[in-house]
Amino acid sequence: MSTILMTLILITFIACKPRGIQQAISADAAGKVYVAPGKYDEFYNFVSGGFSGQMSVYGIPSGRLFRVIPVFSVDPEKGYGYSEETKPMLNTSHGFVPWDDLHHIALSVTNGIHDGRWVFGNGNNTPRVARIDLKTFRTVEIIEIPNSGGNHSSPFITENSEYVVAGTRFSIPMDDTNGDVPINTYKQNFRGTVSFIKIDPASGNMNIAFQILLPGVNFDLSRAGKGKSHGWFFFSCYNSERANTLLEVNSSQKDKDFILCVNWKKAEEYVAQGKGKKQVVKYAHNMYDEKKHMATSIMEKEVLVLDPKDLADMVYFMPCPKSPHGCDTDPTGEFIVGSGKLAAIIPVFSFTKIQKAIADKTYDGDYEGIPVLKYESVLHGEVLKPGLGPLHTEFDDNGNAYTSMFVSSEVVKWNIQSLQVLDRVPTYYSVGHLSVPGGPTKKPWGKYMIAYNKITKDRFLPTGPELAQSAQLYDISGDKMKLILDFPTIGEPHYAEAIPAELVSKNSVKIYKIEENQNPWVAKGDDFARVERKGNEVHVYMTSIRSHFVPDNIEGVRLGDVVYFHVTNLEQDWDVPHGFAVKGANNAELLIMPGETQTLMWKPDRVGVFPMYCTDFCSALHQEMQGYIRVSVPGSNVPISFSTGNTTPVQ
Ligand code: K7E
Ligand code: CUA
Repeated sequence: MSTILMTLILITFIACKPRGIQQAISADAAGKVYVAPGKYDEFYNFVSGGFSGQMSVYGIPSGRLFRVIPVFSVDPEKGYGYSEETKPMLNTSHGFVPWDDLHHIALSVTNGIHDGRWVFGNGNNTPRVARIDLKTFRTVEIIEIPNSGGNHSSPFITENSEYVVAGTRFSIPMDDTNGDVPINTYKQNFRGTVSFIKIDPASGNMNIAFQILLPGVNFDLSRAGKGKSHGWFFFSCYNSERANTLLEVNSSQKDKDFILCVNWKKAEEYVAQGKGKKQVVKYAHNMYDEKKHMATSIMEKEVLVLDPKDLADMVYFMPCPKSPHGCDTDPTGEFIVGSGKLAAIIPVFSFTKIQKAIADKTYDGDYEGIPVLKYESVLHGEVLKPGLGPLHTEFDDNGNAYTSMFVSSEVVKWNIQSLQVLDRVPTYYSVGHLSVPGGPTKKPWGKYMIAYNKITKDRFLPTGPELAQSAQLYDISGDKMKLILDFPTIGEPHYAEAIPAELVSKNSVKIYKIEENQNPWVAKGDDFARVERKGNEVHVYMTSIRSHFVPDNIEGVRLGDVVYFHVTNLEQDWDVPHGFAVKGANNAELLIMPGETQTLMWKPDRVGVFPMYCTDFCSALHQEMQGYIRVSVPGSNVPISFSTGNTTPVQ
């Protein structure tokens, strides 16, 4: 066993046991997180679900779970990815991909301040970016990213939500080349890209404006400039060694990797001048229509690629010690914090100095043709002895920074100007991202800091081999950070963002108006309920209202038919969804919101009578909300018939 491996094992072990298991809980902790029955939380907290592919919504400070929003993974609870209307949301150039790995959250901003309109999430596996509408808490758009091997450095956002970005974690042969190359030709054939996805200011719709072609490094995290650095974007990257095997060792050879500085305003100028090359690619663009209650997927065929080799003054590399992970900009936009996960210091870069170094051409050579700025010339200073394994930094509204230390399992508070460490608290255990409400914006709302931990061990009651990952809430209103709550999370919460509740709650949709329903299969009242045969397809146009379906007795289906239940929920009251399920369907339930239509596809596999019922307890007579569908032999002459309340005996 190599010494490096030994060291890593040792580190991992130490990581689980911070010095002394101090359980320093202040006496007033309970009062600070207690939200009395009937009272609301102060913040919505949007938490990534990691390998669950979803996003979850918690209240802060209570830590209560309010909702799991399905994004990149199918969700049987809500029928997402199972109903005919939502299946297209998960379409990609690889076909239907019903899972992903959602790492990061970005809330939309105006003038660098949260505006409560949308929240974005990234798919790290099959590269995608999703947009969720905060009026409905639903995923309304997913765009795939071409020329990308894994979308980790995403979906970070610019000051006025002009763009969200997507930087590839894995460099790969570009999509329009013959990708059938030996893996050890990495240095010749593999390239990295960062993509700028334009957001329409009114509708929020996304489009890939341009990609920048870069050397084959691994892009990790990124943040937009803001204030004085508005117009710039910063991406951390590791593996400047460009290794293609055993990265654990081979990508940690160099003393420094890089932060890529992108002048995106310059890139916009080049685009306006018609520069760059249109490349033939293939990527899915999926949109949910809130009037049709239906998603459509189209395949896009082209992307604009800007090559810095031909286009000067657009990108620069800034040396950053030892495999940087986090890359965060402070609320003023002057300071950029790099976090080398194997470094013993935290470097803080100055935007003013970066501009001067560029103007004076204070370069330390180039990396693959891209100028490398001299480390000392762009450095504001280094935070000394912060702890072990710095990962991510968030900011408060008093000029302080909070950095997570994965290896030493702690959060370190330090002053951005003086670089002095002010306080440190243990986390339980091995903290990844931190989140201060508004922490990545120009206006941190402050007050709380939440640590998202990778290892839970002894914090909760045992639940077999796997424990829920944990979040820990700290009060940061005073000089010293105080731990006030632990709460379990869904999947692996990499990153989260919290926003004052009022900015979101005031816009929340309560129902969909039935008269505005444009679903092609809607039945806007019981009079429109019917069953129609089209060849071997049987379409059931069904309505649901407390507490029956119309129709609830259906006959005339034959084995070999495909049955589509188009169920319209006629309710116009808040919080009255109806569910729908049928026995033996190789599918999930439908959960249909008031005024909405959703479709369940069912291929009966045998002859018989099949019960169907409402799955969501909707009224005192919910249990009576049921019906039957009869399936006859192929070629049977039982005619299509349907009814509700028909008690006449039939032959
Ligand atoms: Cu988990 Cu942002 Cu994917 Cu760090 S990343 S922890
Ligand atoms: Cu409708 Cu239960």
